[in-house]
Amino acid sequence: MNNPEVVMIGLGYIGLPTAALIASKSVYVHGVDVNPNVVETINQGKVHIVEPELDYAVAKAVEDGYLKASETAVEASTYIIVVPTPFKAKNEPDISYVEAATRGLIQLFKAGDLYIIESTSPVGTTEKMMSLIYRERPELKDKLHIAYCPERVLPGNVMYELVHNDRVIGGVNEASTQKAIAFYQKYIKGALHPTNARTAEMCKLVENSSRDVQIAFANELSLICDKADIDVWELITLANKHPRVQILQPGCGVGGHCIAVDPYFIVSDFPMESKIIGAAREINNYKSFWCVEKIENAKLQFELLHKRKPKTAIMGLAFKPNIDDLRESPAKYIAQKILQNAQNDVHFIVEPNIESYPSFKLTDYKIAVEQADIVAFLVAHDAFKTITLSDDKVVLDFCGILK
Ligand code: SAJ
Repeated sequence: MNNPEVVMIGLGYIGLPTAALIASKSVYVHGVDVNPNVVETINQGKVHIVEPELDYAVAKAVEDGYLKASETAVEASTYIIVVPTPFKAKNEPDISYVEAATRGLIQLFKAGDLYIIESTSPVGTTEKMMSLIYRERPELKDKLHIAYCPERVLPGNVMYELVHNDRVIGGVNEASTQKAIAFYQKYIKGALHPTNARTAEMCKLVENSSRDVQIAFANELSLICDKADIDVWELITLANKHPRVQILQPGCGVGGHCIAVDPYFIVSDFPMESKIIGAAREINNYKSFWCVEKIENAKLQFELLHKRKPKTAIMGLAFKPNIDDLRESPAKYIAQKILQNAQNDVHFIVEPNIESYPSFKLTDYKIAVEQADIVAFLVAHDAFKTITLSDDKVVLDFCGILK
């Protein structure tokens, strides 16, 4: 492989598709990952991630010689950081991976290089990394281009959205913003919106917080309607007939690795100001706890009425409909809680999008529904939409599948 033009640090859900996209334009990309299995898999032209069209894109990029993976970085002219930013205790963001990735590049930088962070990061991270770099390499001060450019792709549609979504690009100065825009222009058809690094960092956090707040509103309505004996699904459909109202759907909580996580990046840095954002997190977390209580109550009532323990079907484990991703899934949390509280009663755990899971014995959804006394729908999977339920079943519909 020729000298790479781009070094991509982090070959996960975003880094690998982005690396494959850049390589598809006949640009040499050197991908770096700390996991040797990931490196080996990619160098064989295979992928470790389930994402439509990614396997083909990576296979082609590797076969054509434009993408190569390694555990260490090499010299290039553009460096992109796409590593995770997890949490420490108390929901505080942990930028140590971004910092470690940056430290690994410091000795490779030369004047004129472009350094971009794409990882979801607390406000001020890009400036912090700039200070770190210039502390170690003072002779490069103001000679690098440094920018933050978040992605906003939807899992399951990454290869399309990477190219077609608009992007927000914020440099630490105007020259950096322009250099980063010129870079992304080669690969992205969506509009590229210039701003500064802090605004770009906040923009990513705000997008996901906004959705979290809107879902919390729907979830709060579902709690109110339950007490008021009103069908929340009908209510929302009717309210949405207003030309300027667009309420989202309640569910059994909010999951995934973005919306349930990113708002904490704001709350932990601005605890006094971010009241609605913090409350939304609490409401959406509480909704899962409330679903557990509802299922437990239904079980108790059944036992009192029928003088025997019910069989309960828990329908869905994924964090949203029609996917096999269980990360941060409220449905998985609910299933775990129900099983923890269970004595000897029978539970059927159902997830039609996965074949097996270590901590659950999965049951086919048709068998579960036929044999259960209580059927609790947690995730609105398409597979559940054709189910017919006999009148003797106790049905708890937390995701509006029956509406
Ligand atoms: N949910 C509801 N009610 C709704 C919509 C969603 O309860 O009306 C729940 C889902 O069931 C799920 C959670 O919200 O548990 C999140 O699902 P999602 O489809 O809203 O979002 P993600 O996590 O798959 O992807 C989000 C997207 N962000 C926004 O829509 C603002 C995506 O564009 C981001 O790129 C991604 O987060 C990310 O990586 O940040």
